[in-house]
Amino acid sequence: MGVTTVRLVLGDQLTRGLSSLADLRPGDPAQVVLMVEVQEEATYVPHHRQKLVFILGAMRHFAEELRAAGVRVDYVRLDDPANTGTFTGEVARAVARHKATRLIVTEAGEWRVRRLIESWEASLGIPVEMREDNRFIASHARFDRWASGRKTYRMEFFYREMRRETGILMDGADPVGDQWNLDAENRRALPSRLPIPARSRPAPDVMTREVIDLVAERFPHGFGDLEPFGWAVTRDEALVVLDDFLMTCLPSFGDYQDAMRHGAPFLFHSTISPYLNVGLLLPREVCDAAEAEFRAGRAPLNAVEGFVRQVLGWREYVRGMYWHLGPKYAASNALGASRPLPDFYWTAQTPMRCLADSVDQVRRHAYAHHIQRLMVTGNFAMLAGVRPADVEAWYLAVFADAFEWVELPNTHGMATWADGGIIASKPYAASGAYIDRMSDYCGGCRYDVKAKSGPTACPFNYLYWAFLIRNEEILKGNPRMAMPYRTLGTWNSGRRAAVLAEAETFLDGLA
Ligand code: DLZ
Ligand code: SF4
Repeated sequence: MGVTTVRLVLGDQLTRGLSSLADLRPGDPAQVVLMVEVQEEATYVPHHRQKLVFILGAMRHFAEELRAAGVRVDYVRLDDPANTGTFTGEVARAVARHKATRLIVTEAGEWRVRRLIESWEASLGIPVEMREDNRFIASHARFDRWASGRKTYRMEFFYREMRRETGILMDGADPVGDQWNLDAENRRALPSRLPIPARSRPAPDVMTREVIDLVAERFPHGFGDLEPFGWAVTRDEALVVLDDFLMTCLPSFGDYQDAMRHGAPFLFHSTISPYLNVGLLLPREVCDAAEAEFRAGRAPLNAVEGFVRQVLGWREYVRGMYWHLGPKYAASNALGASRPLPDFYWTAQTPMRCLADSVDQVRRHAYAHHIQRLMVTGNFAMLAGVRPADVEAWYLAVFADAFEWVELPNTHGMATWADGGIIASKPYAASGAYIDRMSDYCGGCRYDVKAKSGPTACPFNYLYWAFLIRNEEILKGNPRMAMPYRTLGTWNSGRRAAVLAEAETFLDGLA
């Protein structure tokens, strides 16, 4: 009997050059690519229904593409009556079905699934080869070389090394424009009349329609609108979205990267993170494409550097940190946050217009841009003292691009400071004034962003000061928090108590 090799491709590994497919010979009947749709993955958090359609749709299209290239693909659908519903069950069935003598898989994107894979050699009784995920610019070894022995892990220094090493936006040994980071030029408020470009959003084909029907039937009460569904599910479609971004949005992306406008979910953002995170696009190619726009004089440096910083800097950094810090990272709760996640994160039913708009948009599109995630939904959760695990499960569920390697450092570290400062040197806490400066939300809000207390005051205002008072012992010594604590130092105890009481009353009212 010959050797049959089964190569398992996970739902976020949809790349032809994937390490587990590297030595695959199309046309060889002893080589089987296995892809499985499993209930376990569809339910480990209550995913947005568009996220389910996106991943299963992209998996089915990728399987077709492999078949068209002559690869033998064994594809198990979610509604196959024999489907056991788990990766472990489906791999075991496939090994038996093909009398496999060897399993190859590219490492998973999170500890939970990595541990499953590590258990298979013993349970299946055949060799299991786990290969490194070659779709990141920095390998584990490369990142660990940077991170090991460091006291602080600031993205900026890692980012500079990546720029030097890849040559992206470099003129010889120097950064283009003699500046590494143009973040200060990424914070313009959006002029109210500035038109926002219409976006290219692919229409679902017959195969994706089938998945929409499947998800509608299986998850009738799941979170999130199913339609309109406008995510790309193939590499070709994702490339069209990328081109559209480069041509119509990139030139203004830098200026308005942090801006928000009511009813405008995409603004000048690329919306390609889901495609990068499931492998339809690769980080190096999108950075190169953006740099080419700068070199051709079609996009300014603050836009292109801002984009490259997100992909080559931040994305690689959080991925490196996720694996470097290990599975215990998620357990910390530096600020002792203990409230449950308010219901309006699912219903959008709140008079706070910034939050209602952000959540409503997430429900409609499985998408929010980084400032909505950080400074609206994240900031509120931190100020309100919501349990980190609740916040993280929400972020992991509702965004089309969310996988734990990227979600956890962003939420646990950046947005809620639950890690006590490993990722972010200070909590990104802000009162209503920040949201007012960066958006048009406050004008139409029932609350008054200028009022600090009283029934019409913007809740972000008293929640912000109550947050600083509650966490004074932990945060006061942080040099980046010196300014607000100087202000707080001028408050008498009566004023402090009043703010704490107002915040408590508001938060108790949410439960
Ligand atoms: C997120 C997801 C979902 C919803 N469904 C599947 C699936 O049915 N089959 C699959 O292979 N992958 C799926 N995924 C992606 C996996 O959850 C992802 O590969 C792991 O989270 C990475 O560790
Ligand atoms: Fe949000 Fe406060 Fe502005 Fe209302 S007033 S939109 S709650 S920041």
